Amino acid sequence: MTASPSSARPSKEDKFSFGLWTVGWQARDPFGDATRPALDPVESVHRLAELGAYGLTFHDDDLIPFGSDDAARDKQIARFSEALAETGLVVPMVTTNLFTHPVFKDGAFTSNDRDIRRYALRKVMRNLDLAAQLGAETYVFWGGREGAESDAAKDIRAALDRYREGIDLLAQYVVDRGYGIRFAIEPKPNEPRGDILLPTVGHALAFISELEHSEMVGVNPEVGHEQMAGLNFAAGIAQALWQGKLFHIDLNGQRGIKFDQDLVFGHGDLLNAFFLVDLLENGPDGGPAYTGPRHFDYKPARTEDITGVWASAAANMRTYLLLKERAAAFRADPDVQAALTASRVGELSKPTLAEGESYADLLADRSAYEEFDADAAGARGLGAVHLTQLAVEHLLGAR
Ligand code: GLT
Ligand code: MN
Ligand code: MN
Repeated sequence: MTASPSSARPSKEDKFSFGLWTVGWQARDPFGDATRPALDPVESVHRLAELGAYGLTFHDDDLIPFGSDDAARDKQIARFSEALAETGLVVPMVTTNLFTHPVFKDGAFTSNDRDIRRYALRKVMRNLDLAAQLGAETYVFWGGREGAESDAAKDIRAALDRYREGIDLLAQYVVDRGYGIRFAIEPKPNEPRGDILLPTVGHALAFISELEHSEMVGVNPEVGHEQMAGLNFAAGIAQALWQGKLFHIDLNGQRGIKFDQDLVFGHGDLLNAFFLVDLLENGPDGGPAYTGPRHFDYKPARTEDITGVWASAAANMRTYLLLKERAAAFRADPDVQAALTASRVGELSKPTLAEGESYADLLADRSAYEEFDADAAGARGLGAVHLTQLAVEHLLGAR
């Protein structure tokens, strides 16, 4: 049976969101000038709402140009809020630009300069007030400049102390103000710094466990960032879920270990994207394992004009919905169910010791060791290739 073309269309229930900096990227890169004109955030609100998105996110400076006076700031917030009210779009997440201005060239919370660290904290606190005002539930920390090119010029242990001090202080500020906001740290291995602190999901999770308010801090992993480190994104997300720390997610595409490509979701490792959507949408109890925003953090290719910008925004959402359909078909296929059983995938959910069994009982169980036929068990095939091929066939619409 061949799958028929899908009529899947995004709607607000799908919880798709975009950063203002994504569709608004003018495509300036280290080698070339902008290829597109600036986009008014109000226009982005209207276009994304028409395309079926539910949310918009931003850095302070995406909405209010750096250095704006209070009157210009208030005016821009009012225009933006009006567009949100007209379209019903929400702001689920807000973040801070702590990387563009030269003041942050050696980091923000971890700059060697103490006065710069103090300035960075004030910049975040001011924007946290705006995030709360707009009803954001998540505040992202992407520390792109928190790192170094030189092993001599950065004391990493002191930098981690300062990173923790910064996040602890900001968490306390949120608690004291009664803002219903949680923090999500976004890892990235490198770019723009040669090496960035908290380079992967694993590093970020370990750091979070050292925080004073660790319960209100999770991760915001980005597909491409983990893949830049050669890691399996879906597997990293599974661990974040397992630890109850998947507070937000940045979906995009990346083709291997190279510069951060920020391609459209699925336009990189499509098979891993399939397993990611399957993981997010088909949780252990049948419902989704993650209910937060499906946030696209991509860059419309530099080759595209404004028509291509909106086509690429739509492509992210459509690809997600297609993968969701394909994952549901995969799960519903009796051949897949049989292959899962043959591979003993479900058996892994069964605890290794029986209820009430102790290690003494295990020691007394001759069938577990003395009589266990390790050679026979070692000869059993897993059937993983067959199972993966079934996934590929569903992905290709061949089943
Ligand atoms: C920047 C970065 C993204 C982060 C954004 C949040 S900004 O564009 O490349 O991955 O998610 O600060
Ligand atoms: Mn990226
Ligand atoms: Mn991101």
